Amino acid sequence: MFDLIGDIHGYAAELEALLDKLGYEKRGGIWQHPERRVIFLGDFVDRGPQQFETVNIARAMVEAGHALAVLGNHEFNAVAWATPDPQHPSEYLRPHTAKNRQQHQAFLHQVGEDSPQHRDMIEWFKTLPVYLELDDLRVVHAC
Ligand SMILES: [Mn+2]
Repeated sequence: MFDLIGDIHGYAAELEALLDKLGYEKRGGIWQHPERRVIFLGDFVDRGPQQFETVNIARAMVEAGHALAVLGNHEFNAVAWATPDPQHPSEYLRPHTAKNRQQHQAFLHQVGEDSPQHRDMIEWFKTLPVYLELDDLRVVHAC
């Protein structure tokens, strides 16, 4: 059985409260349930105060097999922000305009723009599928 959780947007404390309410327990640093798994619907980042922690909670669950996850538009934007445009090497796939920076500022500030943990997080975002097609369920972030 799956529990579907979307649009956490950096609210790690609220995510942990929700997992606790759903019967998950944190063991060895990883939230888990003996019979259930989470499907994260994307948008882990932007807006909230604990974006780094939010990604790490979800990532640990995914890597340990306690959750699945799809890419949200905010992770897509984060990847594009951090990826040079191969056609125009001085630019990025998501233009570094004031408006785009404003949308992404809390993330960049919390993670540390161009830091090793920022680059590592971007690499993890790139592994996330755009959709999941399971036996009885299809999952996509609608944006
Ligand atoms: Mn969202």
